[in-house]
Amino acid sequence: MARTERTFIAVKPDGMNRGILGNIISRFEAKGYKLVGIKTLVPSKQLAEEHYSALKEKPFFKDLVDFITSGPVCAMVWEGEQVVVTARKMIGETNPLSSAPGTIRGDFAVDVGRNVIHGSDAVETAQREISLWFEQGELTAWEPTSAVWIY
Ligand code: RTP
Repeated sequence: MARTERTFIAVKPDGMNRGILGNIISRFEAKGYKLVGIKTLVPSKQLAEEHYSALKEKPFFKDLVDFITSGPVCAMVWEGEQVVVTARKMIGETNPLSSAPGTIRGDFAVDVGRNVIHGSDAVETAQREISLWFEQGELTAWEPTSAVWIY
């Protein structure tokens, strides 16, 4: 299938504590994407710093790492056509106040430091993040046995 790819999605501790994980998963399922990996964890400082290594010179880096390690994260891998760029559209802008209603951040967040969800920003980034958060054996390649008109 053309342009089938995978992206890394993480529901951050604010999203987990507010109980909106199911709503977020439903949006990706309803869109037509396929869940191929999922787990909950409290990320270690080492994992958080590696994940956000591109931002280590930013003034908010310490707060960002403190926040993402402060509670549970749901790490997921979603698969489908152009899922990387489409997930970013579904998520909205980094600042929730700039995010349109109908996007995840537009519907659920107001604070840039508590913006509920992360999604990879490019196919290469997704590959790096998936291998950082998941072992190969934790991912499941599967084909739907019904609704073949989607995939
Ligand atoms: P993410 O990586 O979490 O998906 O977010 P993003 O691509 O939309 O934004 P990025 O620039 O990668 O920033 C990562 C996270 O850092 C927090 N942030 N705080 N205080 C600030 O000005 C500021 N800017 C960014 C946000 O929580 C953002 O999601």
